[in-house]
Amino acid sequence: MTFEGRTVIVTGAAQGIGAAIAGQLAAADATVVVADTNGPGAQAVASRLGHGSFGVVADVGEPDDVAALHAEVIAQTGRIDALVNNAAIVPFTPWDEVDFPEWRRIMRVDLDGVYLMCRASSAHMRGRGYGRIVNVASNTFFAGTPNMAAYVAAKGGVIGFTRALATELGPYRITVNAVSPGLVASEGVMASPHAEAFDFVGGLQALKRRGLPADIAPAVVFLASEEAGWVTGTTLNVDGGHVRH
Ligand code: NAD
Ligand code: 4PL
Repeated sequence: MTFEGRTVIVTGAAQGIGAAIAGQLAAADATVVVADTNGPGAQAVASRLGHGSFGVVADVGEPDDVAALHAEVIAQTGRIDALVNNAAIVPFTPWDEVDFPEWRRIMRVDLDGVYLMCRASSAHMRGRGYGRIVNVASNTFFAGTPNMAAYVAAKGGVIGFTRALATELGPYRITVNAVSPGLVASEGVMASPHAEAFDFVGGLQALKRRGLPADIAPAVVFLASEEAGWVTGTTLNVDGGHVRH
């Protein structure tokens, strides 16, 4: 499996699961576009990757940023082979404390951002008759995890959108799939109340150790590869056997 000569955009790749995905794609010789609101973090990750990888500051929920990101990728590499929608806000708030502006803030990034990025990247992929889109969802959609209701709803939206977009883009030989991670020790999780859930969640997992960002990346890399060309519209759960669906 090689990504030599291929350009892959990974959103939210300045840290956590996105940085692990970027690292494993670059290890397979991809040129990775590290897109993140955290510009210095994106540059730092990209500088370690090689193969002409570079960082771009972009908010995936902002249409102008998404347009500028795509213009820069086309200007620098002339192609978009795969898109990994990994950027998200991961809140921890009881559902009745989420007011409407907070609900919208989460939806804007976690669901609208996926729509905007898919729309822009697929326009280039359609012209070439090749493309791979991998959306990072969450096993919280299957588990109904508390304190994340807007997030769980957004991730359910991502899984639904993945199925519909697979149908719409199949005629252009573009595949659209999702990966649904369970709890893993990303920088974001470790700096939040989610970090206190490892013992409880570990007890539910078939595999008892703590999940890491590097445990999620291989599933994403597979679905982003040329070899995964007969897989589309599906959601691959990667969570140490926490939920079984
Ligand atoms: P993280 O918080 O460690 O990193 C998220 C990255 O996304 C950060 O670099 C942040 O700057 C960036 N980002 C946030 N908003 C953005 C925006 N609007 N535009 C561009 N970049 C933005 O997160 P993580 O834990 O690595 O999660 C990555 C993905 O995995 C998310 O989609 C998350 O929902 C999903 N996920 C995480 C877990 C987990 O336990 N860590 C479990 C299931 C799913
Ligand atoms: C099981 O997606 O899947 C906490 C935080 N616990 O973001 C997640 C579980 C979190 C998860 C997630």
